[in-house]
Amino acid sequence: MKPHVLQLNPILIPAINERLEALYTVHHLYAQADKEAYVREHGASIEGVITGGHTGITKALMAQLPALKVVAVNGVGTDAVDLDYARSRGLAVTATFGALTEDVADLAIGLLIASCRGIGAGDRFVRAGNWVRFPQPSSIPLSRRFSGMRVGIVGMGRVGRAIAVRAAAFGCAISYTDLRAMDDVPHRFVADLVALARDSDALVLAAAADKAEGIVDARVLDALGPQGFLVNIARGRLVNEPDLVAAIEAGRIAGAGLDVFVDEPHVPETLRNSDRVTLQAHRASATVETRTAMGEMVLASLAQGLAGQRPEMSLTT
Ligand code: 8YV
Repeated sequence: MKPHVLQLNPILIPAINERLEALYTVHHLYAQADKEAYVREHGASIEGVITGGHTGITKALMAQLPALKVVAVNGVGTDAVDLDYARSRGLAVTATFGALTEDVADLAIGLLIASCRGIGAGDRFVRAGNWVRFPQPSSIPLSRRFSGMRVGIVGMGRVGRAIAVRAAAFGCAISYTDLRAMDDVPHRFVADLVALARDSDALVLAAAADKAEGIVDARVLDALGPQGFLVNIARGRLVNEPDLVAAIEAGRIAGAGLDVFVDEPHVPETLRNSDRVTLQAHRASATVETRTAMGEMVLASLAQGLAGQRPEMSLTT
């Protein structure tokens, strides 16, 4: 009999789905109208869970799955999983470490260039036919150069480091903050986030959200200042979103490039209406290449966990 796996989020790579369906009885919870009833009916048989980084899994849901052995997160963020509870039950919680680093770093740089060069606003200007109506060069304000910017990176893990490599290639001076200075990072460590923001033209968030909720607040944004840009490809809740909305509204920062939000898929209206903000719909890892590599890791973690082995990518066992 095939092991039963509960899938909380869809996987968008058909070849990965084919292999999942061949190996397991896959329960697509995300497609069920009455999810609670579905879990009541099938929960006892579930041995594995697949979820997304942003979705995670609640303690309450894990508690309804008595046969659970492994939670395979199709992402690197495990902030939406109660890891202490998983540890207390001996459950393996795995993530796709290393699979999405390059694409997330690429999008961070893309969002920063898009924000400071006004790529989204320029695109909308041309599309709306405004270039023909307002052909004079002064119709669009001059933008801000990215090359050579002082870039402050918040969180020097895999993604933060990959962003640093890219920014360095653009001649950017890089500083960073994290829980501690890192011996193997050749950039300037600044312990205090407000000080880092004050010394940066752009602040790029690449930190885990577990212990860093709301760290980017009005104080940090004011330190970044009216010439400064914020980029977030990590988690929305690293930022105090009402403070960010107020700072954008009042021009207290120059702009922002945002892939993640506090209450996805809801994005505050001010951010949606501002030409100084470039938006994405949590897409940093959404390439065929990365999602294929992530899917392979999910398959490997499930296979190991369901065979009673410690999954290589386990954080909890
Ligand atoms: C993914 C993420 O969009 O890695 C993470 O933690 O949030 C994203 O890369 C998500 O996990 C896809 O399911």
